[in-house]
Amino acid sequence: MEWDAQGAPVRLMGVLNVTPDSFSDGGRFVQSQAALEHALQMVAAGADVIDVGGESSRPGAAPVPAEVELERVLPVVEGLRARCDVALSIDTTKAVVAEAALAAGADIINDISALQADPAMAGVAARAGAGVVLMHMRGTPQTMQRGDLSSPDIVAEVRDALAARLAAVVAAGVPPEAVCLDPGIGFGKTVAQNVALVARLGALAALGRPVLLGVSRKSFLGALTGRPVDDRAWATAAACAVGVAQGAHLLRVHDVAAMRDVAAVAAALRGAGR
Ligand code: PMM
Repeated sequence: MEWDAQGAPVRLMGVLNVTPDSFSDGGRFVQSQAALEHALQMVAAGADVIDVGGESSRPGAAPVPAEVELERVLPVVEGLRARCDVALSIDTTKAVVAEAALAAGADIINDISALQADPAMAGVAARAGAGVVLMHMRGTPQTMQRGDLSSPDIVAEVRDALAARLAAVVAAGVPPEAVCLDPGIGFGKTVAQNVALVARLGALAALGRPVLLGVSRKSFLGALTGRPVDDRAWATAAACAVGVAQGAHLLRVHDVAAMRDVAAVAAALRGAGR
């Protein structure tokens, strides 16, 4: 099925980091009860998807064992599933975590390695009939901001890498209709490359699948504005608006209420400008 990016509504994915070391939540939502309450607030504010993550992907963050990740995310997925019917994604690179979260009621696997970190992940997605987010990353969270980040054309590089991952997961049994693509803003990219990827996001929409954009509070916005992570709402809004104008279908954000208005206005302007 061809994806009509121009005619599609813009959806919001609310970020729920259940980690003590997430760069933007600072461990405030480690306890499942607090995490649940925060998620329900995001649902009330208009989130279409809640993205539950138990392992920080901050540059240089230490990997977390599967048991710890499961202890963090499972009570939250179970609790949310029992309380509301919002779509739930599990932000993980581990097949065992994804499988347990899907069994507990999650609908989507959001994998920052594009299903490459764990060879069992594509099979889990295919068997469960789950939605899949394929995100582009260079290296791993431990290595991604090190070494030579130069690229002759970052947009073409990301587009071609995502096209290859899309073909690979489809060959592994995931239906193309289940897949959403994400340029991976901040994952092994320079400030200028992140800017180029948002400004030319339409090149990814041309791959025929919905595009997810995650710019919320990210460090390139800090580099552009000089603002700390908890003071980047306006910068996030600007980047989200341009992303929507470029065809983004899903915005991964922390401030759901504010970005809902940004998405609604940017989508209306995009539609009227066709
Ligand atoms: N960013 C983070 C974590 N997971 N998943 C997708 N698909 N896209 C992203 O841009 C993304 C992600 C890191 O940001 P956070 O620490 O604020 O959650």
